[in-house]
Amino acid sequence: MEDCIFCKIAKGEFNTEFIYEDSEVVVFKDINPIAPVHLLVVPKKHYSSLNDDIEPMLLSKLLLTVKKVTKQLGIDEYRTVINTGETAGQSVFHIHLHIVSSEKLGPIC
Ligand code: DGP
Repeated sequence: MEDCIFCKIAKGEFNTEFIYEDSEVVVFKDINPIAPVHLLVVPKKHYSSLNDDIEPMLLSKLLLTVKKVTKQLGIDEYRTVINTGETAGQSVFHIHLHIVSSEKLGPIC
C-alpha cells in the first residue's frame, strides 16, 4: 500500500535493520521501545488490522515467527501484543505483533 509506513519499511525503503526477514515477514525494533526488547513482527503483505480477512497460514506464520525470533535471540519470557483499532491503541494500520521483554538482547542486536 502506497502510503503505509510498514509497507515501506518491509520493502527496505528506509534501510531499517531487520532482526529477521524471510519471503513473508520482517522483524525490526520498535522506534519507541517500552522495554529493553521491543520488536515488531510485520508481514510484507498489507493488511490493516487483525479484523481484515487474513489467510490463516499467514496468521500462523506471524506467531511462528515470534517463536523463531525469540528462540534465536535467547529470550524465554516476553509479551506478545496485537493492538486492533484506534481505541485499543493501534497507531499503524498495517497488522503487526509486538514482542516486548524485560530481558536484554545479546550482541547480535
Ligand atoms: P501500534 O500502536 O500497536 O499500532 O504500534 C505501532 C508501533 O510502531 C509503535 O510502537 C511505534 C512503531 N513505529 C511507528 N513508526 C515506526 C517506524 O517508522 N519505525 C519503527 N521502527 N517503528 C515505528
